[in-house]
Amino acid sequence: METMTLEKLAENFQAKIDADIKIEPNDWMPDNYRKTLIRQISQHAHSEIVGMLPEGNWITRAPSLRRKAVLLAKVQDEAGHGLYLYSATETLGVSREDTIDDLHQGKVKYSSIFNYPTLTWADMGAVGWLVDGAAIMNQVALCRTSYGPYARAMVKICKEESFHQRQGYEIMTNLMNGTALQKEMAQDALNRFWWPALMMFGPSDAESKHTEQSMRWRVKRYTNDELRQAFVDATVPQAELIGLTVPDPKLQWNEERGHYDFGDIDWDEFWQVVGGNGPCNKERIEARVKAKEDGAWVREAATAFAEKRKMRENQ
Ligand code: BYC
Repeated sequence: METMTLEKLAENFQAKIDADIKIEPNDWMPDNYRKTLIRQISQHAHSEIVGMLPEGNWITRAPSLRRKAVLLAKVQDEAGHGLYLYSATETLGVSREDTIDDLHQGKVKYSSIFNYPTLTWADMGAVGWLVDGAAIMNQVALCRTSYGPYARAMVKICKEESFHQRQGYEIMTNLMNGTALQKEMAQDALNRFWWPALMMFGPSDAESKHTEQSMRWRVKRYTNDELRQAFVDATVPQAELIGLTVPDPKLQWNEERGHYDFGDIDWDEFWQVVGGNGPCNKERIEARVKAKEDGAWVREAATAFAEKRKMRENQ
């Protein structure tokens, strides 16, 4: 009897997904759908928060007041994205504290890209242009993901990512209109960030363990390789327009496919970085743990105030 009921529930659930009706927090959902969302949305939230670190590193060294204001706004936006996404995770029945503790204990993943260092000001251009550019490609699709709170968070996030991408491309464009040294800095930043940006889309479709099920549930609307290809197609002409060379000797427009062909991604490097052995993994987690410890007094003060107010209200 119970099996029948579960079957029926599962059937209704899939019918809703197939009809593009959003799943909301109080709706019945299969355990694995819930688990998949908790995994993906919390990884996404952690990426936004850890993603503040490589750019936060340059706020005090921005070359002008305008650049500083823009970068500051961008980094603050990332904090906001993290908060919307932690809230979306909470709607699935997990606590924010536990989710963050999992990150600090190294139990969960966040985007590989944030384990690379930002060595020069040009990296602020490359990160905005390429990393946020890749993020938009992935996240515009997620505005139509099947889980309501995640899809709605994505709409606002995408608007902000679009500003982030443009400010990055503007930095690159200015550098490419500058001195020989500035051009060299921009090219060097592209050389270092191009391949890690392609890796952001995740393993190839043949290697991706979650894609098939996530596509069936419409959590993902496109596969990793489809989005990676769309990113390459959109970004190569932008590089060419400002005189940058994409560091890939195999990159070539394929008339027949209507897409760029590109070289092989170093998947060993990707898995090393995802596994905790990238250039900055240790430093990133240490920075997050320290931020939590340093902020303990703020949380204590806030809670004390809330408790005092409650006592006063009860008097
Ligand atoms: N890095 O089966 P797959 C931003 C993991 S932040 C690390 O294809 P799925 C921004 C994957 O989790 C951008 N791990 O998985 C912020 C899985 O491991 P588990 C973040 C990766 O979920 C500040 C395993 O590899 N965006 O925009 O179907 C400044 C197998 O992969 C990565 C999001 O998080 C990676 N790159 O597809 C600027 C978007 N790729 O969990 C910008 C939301 C894969 O089984 N997430 N893995 O242990 C997604 O769209 C999907 O989760 C992914 C992966 C496409 C990333």
